[in-house]
Formats: sequence, structure tokens, C-alpha cells
Amino acid sequence: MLTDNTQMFERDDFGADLDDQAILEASKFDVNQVTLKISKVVEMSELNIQKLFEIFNQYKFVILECNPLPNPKENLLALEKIFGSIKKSKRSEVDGIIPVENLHNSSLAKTNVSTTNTIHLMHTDGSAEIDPPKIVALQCEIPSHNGGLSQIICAESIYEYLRKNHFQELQVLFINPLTVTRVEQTASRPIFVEQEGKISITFRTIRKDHVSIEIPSQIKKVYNIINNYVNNPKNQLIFKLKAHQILILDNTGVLHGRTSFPENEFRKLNKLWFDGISEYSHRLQLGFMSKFK
Ligand SMILES: O=C(O)CCC(=O)C(=O)O
Ligand SMILES: [Fe+2]
Repeated sequence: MLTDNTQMFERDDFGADLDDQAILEASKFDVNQVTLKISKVVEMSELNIQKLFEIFNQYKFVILECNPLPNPKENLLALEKIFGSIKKSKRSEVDGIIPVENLHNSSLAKTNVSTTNTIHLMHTDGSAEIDPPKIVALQCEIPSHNGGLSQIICAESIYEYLRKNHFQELQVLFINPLTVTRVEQTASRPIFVEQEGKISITFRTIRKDHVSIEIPSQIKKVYNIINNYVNNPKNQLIFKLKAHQILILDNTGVLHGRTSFPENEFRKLNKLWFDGISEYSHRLQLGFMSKFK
């Protein structure tokens, strides 16, 4: 079983040869139920803000579909009012936006899978940061024609899978930390953390890139179980982001990834991180409730 799944994502690693239609159909996910159409973020009505939170709190992600703007980044930046202060990463531009596009053979593409056309395996953002972003927004400016599909899996479904099938291992996950190191940044925390009855996740799939992950021997087995579970397309919600859509994720409540796309296709996303602290914080439900209390 381990080998099957590994082959599945390694095949994708060598080019976008997975059949998009087959993947989308296997996922059987109707993206319309998480999509909210608005004109522009700064003009969102209270009713639409209410709908945004309803979808976000139920699914742990939402897709905002905006009318085209001459400068689409305006919509992305305006989300700060709802999702809290912008958090910068090492790759952020002055406004905080992190460009996500294939940089081919540049030195950045060698250290950052985000700026390649290869598969971005399931992860939470900022796992090497001491304080990872609570919210991640990915705005699609130009989708690729083939591949480049967005993949999501809820932390709660991983937890439920482990609770039913690997109960002992689930317990050790809360105690033993993963240490994730990227260039000069490093952070250590357990995959699942419980605080005041709420559970959050941090996870990164191991691959041959510049992020190193130290896994204590006590959780090696369960780490591999999670790795295989989350990278199996059958367990993922899969869809294609369109131009003018912004995918907004609870970075403590879901893992995300994207399939590969052809080297000769141009695909462009803008990414922005938020800290979740805003006048709307009390309406945001991050992570998921523990079933044990
Ligand atoms: O390219 C995408 O769709 C997602 C990219 C991503 O997850 C990232 O840059 O962290
Ligand atoms: Fe990401």
C-alpha cells in the first residue's frame, strides 16, 4: 500500500501526466458549495460576510469569486480587514504578497517547490516558522490549462481516520514534535496540538527539497501513515482554481497541495498570509473540536 501511493505521487513528480479529468471525478467534490460570488472584497455586504464565515467554518476553506479588476491584488490585500494582519514570509514582496509561479531554473526554484511546476505535496504553510499563519489566501491570476489542480484535506478527517484505525499512534502524535527546517528557519511542534478543546494541525510531506523534517522515532510509523493517507487523491477534495478566484484556507484546519503542470505553461497565483486577528475574529472558527472532552 505504501508503495502504491508513493508511485502515485512520484509519477506526477516527473511531469503533468496524471489525467485531470480522472482525478477530478475520483474526488467527486462539488466546488460550487464552497464558492461565494461577490463583486469586490471592499464592497462585501454583511450578508456575504456572513455567508463567507458559514462556508469557511463548515469546510475550513472557501473560494471567493470576484469580478475582474485592473489590479486584482486589491481584492487579495483587502482581505486583511476580515482575516487579520498580513504576515510576511521570507519571499514576500513589499505589500506582503508572495508570488507563486514557475521560475524554471532560477536559484529560488531550486529551494522552493512553490515556484516550480512540480507537484506540491500536502502541507500546511509556514511549518518552519515559529508562528505560522492562521489563514492562507491563494489568488489565481492565470490558471494552467492542464494540471495545477488544488488539493485539500481536512485535519479533522485525518484525525478521524487515525482515531478509528490507529488509535495508539494518534495519542503519541500530540506529544512528540516534528522539527521542520528551511534555510535558516526552524520550528518544532507536534503534528496535532490541542488548546482549550480545539485541535490544530501542522504538517509537511517529506520530499527531496530544501526543507528538512526531523521525525522522532516514536512517530515515524504514524508519520508515514499520515503521509500516505493525505497524498492519496481518493482522500482529497480536488478542484481547479479559476482566474479571479481566491482560495482562503484555515492553515490550522486543512492541508493543501497542488498537482503538477506542464513546464511550458504559464500559471500565476498570488499568495498572502494572515494572522487571524481582526474585528471579525470572534466569528472565525479555526481548527476543530476535540471529541474527547
Ligand atoms: O500553487 C498552488 O496552487 C499552491 C501553492 C502553495 O501551496 C504554496 O505556495 O504554499
Ligand atoms: Fe502552501
